[in-house]
Amino acid sequence: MRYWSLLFLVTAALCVGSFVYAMFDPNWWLLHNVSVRSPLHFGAEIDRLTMLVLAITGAVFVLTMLALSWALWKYPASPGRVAQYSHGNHKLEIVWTLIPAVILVFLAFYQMGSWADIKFRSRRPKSAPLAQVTGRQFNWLVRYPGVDGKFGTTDDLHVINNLHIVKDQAVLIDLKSQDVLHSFFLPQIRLKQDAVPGMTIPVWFDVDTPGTYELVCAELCGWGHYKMRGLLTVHETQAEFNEWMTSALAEQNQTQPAGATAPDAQASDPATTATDPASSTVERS
Ligand SMILES: [Cu+2]
Repeated sequence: MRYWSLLFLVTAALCVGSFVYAMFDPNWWLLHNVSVRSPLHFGAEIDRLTMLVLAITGAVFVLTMLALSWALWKYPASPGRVAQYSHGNHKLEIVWTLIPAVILVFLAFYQMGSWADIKFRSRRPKSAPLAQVTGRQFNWLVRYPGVDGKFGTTDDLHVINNLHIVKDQAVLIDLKSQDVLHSFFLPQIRLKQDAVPGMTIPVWFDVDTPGTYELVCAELCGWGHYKMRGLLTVHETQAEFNEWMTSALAEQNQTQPAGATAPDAQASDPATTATDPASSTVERS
């Protein structure tokens, strides 16, 4: 029954073929990357590393499947043939341990610079945080410091599931969690960071194309995890951003009784003054 080997070969060929096809069909491949041309362009860096790992694992997959199919073809079951049991081959074991170890060590060192740029706190932008983003079951609370530049004062702007930034600017945000682990995920910027209760984690990124992108939670955080979908709006200019900020503040103040203080994101629910934009359409191109 040596023809079984062909089944393995054809299946592997279909897998490789679908991968190659996917790279030329945007509907099959990664979402369009919008952190490519800005000064930080971490998105491009992550895609480059992903492709490198994919190339290495893909080459290993092809070689392994060729060897497997060859062995199945060459040594089929036949009457009178007895299997030989071996207790291992030290040379072979050393080789197949050393090769993956060398590849892993290479990848560990090769990506260190990118990891440092994206995650080391010493590399974060020197500017003040643009906003605080707090994950909680089950939405993202976003707080802007308002004109005084300070969080926790009465002029803060509170919005839900709605983060606004300006294109080509290195944005710094303070990421928090109010209850359990969440994960702040911007797929089109290739950014993912856990939000951990009790910690304030700085996150920085930039976007080169104005538009509206998805902000989702990538950590199964409870029954309503699927509802943690927000929008990242990237404005073309600072003036456009300021215009949005002014109108959002006006809308917030309109719904507050005279003399009321801004609600604290940690203690109460600012959802009453904010609209959830996640139901609108998201640009995916
Ligand atoms: Cu979540």
